[in-house]
Amino acid sequence: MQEGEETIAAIATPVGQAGIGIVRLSGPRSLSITSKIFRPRKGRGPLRSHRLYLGELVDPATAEPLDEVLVSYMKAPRSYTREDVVEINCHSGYVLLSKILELLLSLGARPARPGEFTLRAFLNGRIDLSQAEAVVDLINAKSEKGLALASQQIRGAFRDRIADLKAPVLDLLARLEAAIDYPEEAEEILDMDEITDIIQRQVIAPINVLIQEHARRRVWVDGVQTVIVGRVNAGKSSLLNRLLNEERAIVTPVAGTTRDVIESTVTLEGLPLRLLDTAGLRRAKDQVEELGLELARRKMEEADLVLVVVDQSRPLGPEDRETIRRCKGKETIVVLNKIDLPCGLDPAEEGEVFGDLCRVRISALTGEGIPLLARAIREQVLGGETDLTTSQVVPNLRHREALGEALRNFEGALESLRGGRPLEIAAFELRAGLDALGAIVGETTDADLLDRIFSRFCLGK
Ligand SMILES: Nc1nc2c(ncn2[C@@H]2O[C@H](COP(=O)(O)OP(=O)(O)OP(=O)(O)O)[C@@H](O)[C@H]2O)c(=O)[nH]1
Ligand SMILES: [Mg+2]
Repeated sequence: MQEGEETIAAIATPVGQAGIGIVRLSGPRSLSITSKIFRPRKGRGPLRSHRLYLGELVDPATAEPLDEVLVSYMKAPRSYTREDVVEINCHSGYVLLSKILELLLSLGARPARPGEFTLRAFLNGRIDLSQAEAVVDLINAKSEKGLALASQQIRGAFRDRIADLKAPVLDLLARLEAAIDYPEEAEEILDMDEITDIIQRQVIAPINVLIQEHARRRVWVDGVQTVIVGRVNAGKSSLLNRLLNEERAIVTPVAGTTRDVIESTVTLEGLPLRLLDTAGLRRAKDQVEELGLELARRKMEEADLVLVVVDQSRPLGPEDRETIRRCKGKETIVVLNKIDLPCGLDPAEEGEVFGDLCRVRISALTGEGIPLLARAIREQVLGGETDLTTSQVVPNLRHREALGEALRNFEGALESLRGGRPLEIAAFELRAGLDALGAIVGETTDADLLDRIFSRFCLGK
């Protein structure tokens, strides 16, 4: 493969001042390029694989030493990409790292694209596509649980599950094809009840379980999108700050303080939340506020969870009622705020407006009730389920779509068989289902898809 023959290089650590930085090379010329600028302190001759060498980097043009570094060489195929890989550990700092990268490029390496090291690992068959995707998840993980899931996926948990799903289908397909080739013996080869039972129990049911597990991904890997809404001055920004334990948003007694959406991430009771504070609801006074309100409404529609903040020291207003109406069909918690002040709500009205929505009483000012709110959020999101650590794989959206496609084909095959249609049809549908499953681990994928997946990576990975 042409592309694989090029040697690529990139700065693999975040740019900024830090103790160490790493520049990484992959490809057949990694070692020869490195030898042109690296002088090991001890020993001569070529570097040995999987050893760490202390020495100096020297600019060949000026013979000036650049930095004292540690160099490691991982000979193909025992490396991240299955190609020859060299990692140069140097001091960090943008100028130094760029200078080293520049030298490597001038000696014949080419700059790596984002995710290209991992792409090569995939193209060279070291990892499957679900493992490559998990690398991004690992880097971006928002909770310990998300980290554990990503790490299981990197180790191949998803690939194994897909293999388990494919095995019975491959077996059935072989039998169907035998029956197609030898129609007179078809009855003997195929027991219809047994076959439909296998498809139902060993293929369709487990796929359905995986699809359901996709919903949990949003919780553990992406974080729960939690939107704080309510009337102006209800204390939304105060609640955000309280949950974050920092003064993230401006709080003032002026109604309409927040005009834009303010986003932050926090972990509450082990649950990763993406908190969004929004502009307070009222009749907009100018265009900026109108846009802010529009944005707030949109975020509310996309939310996994809505926290409606109500100032319980005042009677309910039309804005409170409207907010509640908009929450219909959404996971909602009513946060009755300012309980440090006397209650101004009419109990009958309260019951009528909030119905059976979960209500939590807090004071964003004093912090009272915040632990109760945290627990209510966890319960609302996890719906009573407490142990979610059993699942090893949690499909992402791309996997979810492929699983749906596989499911449709397998269900189609089941119907064809039950309806006594020609066996060729069921065989065709089973094969299409297998292809859809194969796409998850990258057995059947096109260049566009790979581009989309790997463009999410950072440079040097
Ligand atoms: N007594 C009391 N005052 C509070 C409480 N929470 C917020 N406040 C006060 O209420 C006022 C408005 O608070 P914010 O947090 O800015 O309210 P908001 O909902 O973000 O307001 P907008 O952004 O204007 O929509 C401020 O003066 C806060 O100090 C509370 O629990 N008790
Ligand atoms: Mg605010």
